[in-house]
Amino acid sequence: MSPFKPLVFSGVQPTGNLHLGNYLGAIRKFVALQESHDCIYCVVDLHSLTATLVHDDLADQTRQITAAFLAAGINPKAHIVFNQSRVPLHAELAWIFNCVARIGWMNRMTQFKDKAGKDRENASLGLLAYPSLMAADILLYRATHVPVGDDQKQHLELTRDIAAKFNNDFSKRIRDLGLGVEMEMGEETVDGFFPLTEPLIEGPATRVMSLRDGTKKMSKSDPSDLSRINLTDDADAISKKIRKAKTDPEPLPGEVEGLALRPEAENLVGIYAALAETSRESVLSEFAGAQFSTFKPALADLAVEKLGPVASEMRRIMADRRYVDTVLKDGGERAGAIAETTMKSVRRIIGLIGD
Ligand code: AQP
Repeated sequence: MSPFKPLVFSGVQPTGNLHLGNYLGAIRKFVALQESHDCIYCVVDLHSLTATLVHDDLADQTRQITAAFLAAGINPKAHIVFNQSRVPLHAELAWIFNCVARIGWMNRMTQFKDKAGKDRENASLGLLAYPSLMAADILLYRATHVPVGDDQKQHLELTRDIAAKFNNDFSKRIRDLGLGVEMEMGEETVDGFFPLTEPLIEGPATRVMSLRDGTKKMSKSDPSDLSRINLTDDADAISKKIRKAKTDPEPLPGEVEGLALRPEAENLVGIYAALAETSRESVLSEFAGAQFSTFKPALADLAVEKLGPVASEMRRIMADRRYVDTVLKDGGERAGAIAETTMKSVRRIIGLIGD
């Protein structure tokens, strides 16, 4: 049991159209966690600059992701919804974490390797330091739990490494200032300032794959629109994309083991299970022996039924730009107050003179 007050934090980058992977892997879980936890959900606009500095439509995309949060069912009054850049303390803590984290840790990040590609020397310094900013996003609120897709697992491990190193390097000052919380670290009990945050990566759709290639993650930046279902797609587009999804010629097996080495089949079964809020086993018991010509229309109907209301609610909310901006401003003020309390302590621990 963490000695810290349970708090959920997660973020989504405004880097393009939200897709089914973002929805099933992250946003839908954000909604469910509101019942049991205090939650802070952030549109991480500063992160979106790491890949492309100039976005013609950054502000629109930030509003669109906010609208998706609200349309999916996040309550911005009971919880907090805001955009990251509105609380500049994220950048201040990220700088401190840049000085805690080691370059070797960053160089090992698979997302950096994938996104930087072969021309690493030409990648932005921000892309390399991305996980430090992500650690700052989470630890600025001393969040204990972070719902994410499977692709973020390594970044969450790095967040724990940064928290542990900070706690360790400053343990005496944290204790002397009385700012620590007793935590178990191996055999020892130490006074730590930051929690060792737990990732929440569960369910049948923690890594939704591309509809065109079952070995690649469904992604906003895939050049092929047929590779993903966007949250804003209408019923015709959803049905067409599922109809055209790559599959193999075999019928569906009766057992999950039968999906091994069939990445496209495994992906579509996982998507069905997540949308129907059931297990892959139960989907296969219903569709055992079925051809894709039977399974795909059933999946398309289910996707339209589940995503249609979210898309229309998103459109309704997007039409009221003032409301969206008010949500972000109000959330930013409440997030900023929590962040300032953390940063005052961090500055004292480090020895930076402030108020
Ligand atoms: N394919 C996916 N399956 C399950 N979860 C996913 N997530 C992203 N893709 C999938 C989860 O969605 C949340 C928000 O992701 P993000 O926008 O912050 O960053 P990302 O992982 O870089 O998303 P994309 O769509 O792949 O964007 P690009 O193309 O810009 O790289 C996270 O919790 C993520 O795990």
